[in-house]
Amino acid sequence: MTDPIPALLDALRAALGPAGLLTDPADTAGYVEDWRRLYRGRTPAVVRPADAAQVAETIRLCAAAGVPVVPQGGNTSMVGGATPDAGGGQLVLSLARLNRVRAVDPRDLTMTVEAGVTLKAAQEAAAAAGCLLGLSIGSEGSAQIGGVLATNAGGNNTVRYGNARDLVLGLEVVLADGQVWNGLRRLRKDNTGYALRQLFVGSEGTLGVITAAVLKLVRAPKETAVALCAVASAEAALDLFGRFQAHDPGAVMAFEYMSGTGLGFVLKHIPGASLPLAAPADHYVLVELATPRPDAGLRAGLETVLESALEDGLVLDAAIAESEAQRAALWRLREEHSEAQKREGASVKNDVSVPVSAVPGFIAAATEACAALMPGIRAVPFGHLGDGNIHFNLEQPEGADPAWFLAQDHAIMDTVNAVVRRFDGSFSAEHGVGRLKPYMMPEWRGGAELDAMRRIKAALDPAGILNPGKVLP
Ligand code: 2HG
Ligand code: ZN
Repeated sequence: MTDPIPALLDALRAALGPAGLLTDPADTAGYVEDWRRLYRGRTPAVVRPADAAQVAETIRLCAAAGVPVVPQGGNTSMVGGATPDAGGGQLVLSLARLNRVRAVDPRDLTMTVEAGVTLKAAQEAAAAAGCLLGLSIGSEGSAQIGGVLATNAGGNNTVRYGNARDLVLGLEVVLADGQVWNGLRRLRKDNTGYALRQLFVGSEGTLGVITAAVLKLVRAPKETAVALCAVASAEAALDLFGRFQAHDPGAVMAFEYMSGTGLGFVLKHIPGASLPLAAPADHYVLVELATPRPDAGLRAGLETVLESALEDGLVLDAAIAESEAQRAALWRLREEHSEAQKREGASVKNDVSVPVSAVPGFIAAATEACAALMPGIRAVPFGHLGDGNIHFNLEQPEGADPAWFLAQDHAIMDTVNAVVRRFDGSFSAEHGVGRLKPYMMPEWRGGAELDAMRRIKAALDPAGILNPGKVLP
């Protein structure tokens, strides 16, 4: 059989023009390796269509040639979901040139954006219209809407607005045969058969390629209050969360937990980072309150809750942001966790969730289980306590060989997952399955659930050209 790729690349070049195709390895290098550097693949080309019609043409040509495509947005996957394999037979389909904000409507509280718009650019466009796009993730400067939706990203505001899928009213999707489904409806009620858009959200590019979306907005906050608290324990952190929820239901915008170990790595590795508290602690909380109501007295409420929690010994110390710069500095202590952990050495990530009430028990049990597995291993639990999603990351023992540590990733993940199971949790809360975790699917989602997923995949992508090797084992 002749190699279909040279003729395919000629056809793509003719269809998309010279700007639509990168083939020089120097140009494609940034597209074949994931952010965590867990996977380095090979590709004959990165296809860069300019609009949905060109995406459809790309898919038609690839389908006809039987050549698979790996859709890619900002390439910020934590599970290798957007990188090609090492075989050199998969094209990367970059959505980056579909970067137009098509509309922002403050009356309908919706925005229509193309897949390649970064989350940050979408947030800014919403803000310029007096609105808020209620999704915030550490990688928002690079992550693109298409990838954010394809992976059903979560992040810091899930406690308030849900995950990416809760923000989607409509989608435009290119199907595996090159048809374009225009489902860019802006309706709050539309009860007309299967909710197709929810099938594509979270499918990680295995069922179709998202090219644009209609997203829900809310009114922009008028007042925001942020505090970093040293707390007595993870139980105290949970208790504090309950107090904020009880004091002003609906005001909590983010409620993030950090361990002393993780914050210690940030202070050690991130230039300019400093702790605005009298002394380091073993447990911290970052809380953000926000409201679109004018004169809501948010700051006073924050102080009331913190004062009583200080009296009761839940909170040991707290710093309240007095300016936008201070707010950003507090958030930086949280958002630089991934980068700081990377600089400290090799780490194994466990993006897991448990019921919110089970978070403290889970952290204690998982820490114990990992210590029993590997002496000197350093647990770095942090994340979205308000929605039960903890990044139970493990850092290599000090002085250990990083390659030796990473080679044991399955043993480490399986140890954590065994604890997750005891607490009725999930092995992937917000990062998805990608190519790191398909092996976990039979155990966690086997039987009727995985069977139904396989049948959906076979129905929508019978030739298996969309992001092969991801999600399904
Ligand atoms: C976050 O919450 C991201 O910062 C990344 O989901 C978490 O690095 C991680 O494990
Ligand atoms: Zn996270």
